[in-house]
Amino acid sequence: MPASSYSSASASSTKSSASYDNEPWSERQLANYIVRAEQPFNAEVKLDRLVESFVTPTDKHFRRNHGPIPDISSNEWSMNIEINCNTMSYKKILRINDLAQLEQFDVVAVLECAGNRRDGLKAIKPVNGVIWGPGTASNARWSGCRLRDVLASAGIPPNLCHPFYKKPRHVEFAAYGEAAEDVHYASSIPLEWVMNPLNMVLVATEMNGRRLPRDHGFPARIVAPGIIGARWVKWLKYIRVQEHESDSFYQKRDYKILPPMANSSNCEEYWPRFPALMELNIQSVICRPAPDESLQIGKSYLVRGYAFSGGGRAVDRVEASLDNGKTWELADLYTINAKKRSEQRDWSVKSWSWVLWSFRIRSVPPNCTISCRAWDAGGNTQPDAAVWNYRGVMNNSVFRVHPQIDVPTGSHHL
Ligand SMILES: Nc1nc2c(c(=O)[nH]1)N[C@H]1C(S)=C(S)[C@@H](COP(=O)(O)O)O[C@H]1N2
Ligand SMILES: [Mo]
Repeated sequence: MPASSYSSASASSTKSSASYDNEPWSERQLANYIVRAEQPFNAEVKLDRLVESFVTPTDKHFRRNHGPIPDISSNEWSMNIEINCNTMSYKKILRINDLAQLEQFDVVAVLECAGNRRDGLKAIKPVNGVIWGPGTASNARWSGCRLRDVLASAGIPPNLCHPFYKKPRHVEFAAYGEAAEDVHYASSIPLEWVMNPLNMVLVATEMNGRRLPRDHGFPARIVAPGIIGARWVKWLKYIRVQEHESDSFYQKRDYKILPPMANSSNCEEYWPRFPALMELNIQSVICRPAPDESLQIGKSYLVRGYAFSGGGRAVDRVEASLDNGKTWELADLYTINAKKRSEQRDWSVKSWSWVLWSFRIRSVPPNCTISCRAWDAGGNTQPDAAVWNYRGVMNNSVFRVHPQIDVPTGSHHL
């Protein structure tokens, strides 16, 4: 869709200066998306598309933005690496070639917006934020260098995170471009998490084997497997090691689970008291049947969906129910190592990819509710009912679908 079909007067951004004249419309396969907002561009993926491939192709990856997409030339791009701790303070400039010289890694990892499934919380009570269905999750392949190596190459001592319990430190990321709620988009994660090589926090320059598209952070973005999407900062401008978490709106106010009495008039009072979200929670969603799909009574049907958890915790099972949760059966799991039975898995391995799962209904009944819930290696599962919070984040209640059931014409079944 050409940018000219949108009137700039309809900009939903709170900043009137933000310009949406140079958005990468030709790189957006709109047929795969439900567009929730045009300015900034916010689009989730249609559910049936999400389970078509194990690794999410770029044209079926959701897009979540708080401002216009910057147009950066990789030759001109540079990023500051800064350290700002009481014992040490300096700055180093890195360019794209500096990153290319470091050892390259790749990881297939879930990226989920903390606002995924916000629609389920809005159904309880109004919430603040873009209304999303379950289509803001993905499992792409990301490549680049490890953030710990980038910090080391800039001279940051690898033992700076010891002892973390006495003096926690944080790594803040800030972005080029404008953001609606702050001077720029920024966020942070604990240094201790970044320094653990098993956590695979990357400064990514590629997605699915090609250079990052503009929508996804060209020329470089943070990839933080197991952690909410809000920390995966795009269009990196600086990375700073400091003694406190980011002061950004997106760290200190947005992306928190506030208690149920918090609302638009009193949230200021609650923001400082609760943590910035980090690790994803356990999640599973039914993608087929999709919302517009109907099932045939008496026929067999393969229910399909995705499941994952946060912090590297592996999904150990997905359960499905056809009687609204009275009884459950095990779904088949397709893991990153293909279809594997649980007894063949080493649960100590950190897990960043989603699992796709399927569940066979032998004979579709005249009326049914299909439910699913996942469990992770930490013993976590999904709550039966959604718990409302003002920002509408982290909704992971048991996922239910009431598909439309078609009765073949001429049938006396009912
Ligand atoms: N610079 C910048 N980085 C950002 C954002 C943003 O608006 N600006 N959105 C964040 C949020 S909330 C999410 S969920 C992910 C979405 O990444 P994607 O658009 O590549 O899917 O990017 C994160 N990084
Ligand atoms: Mo997000």
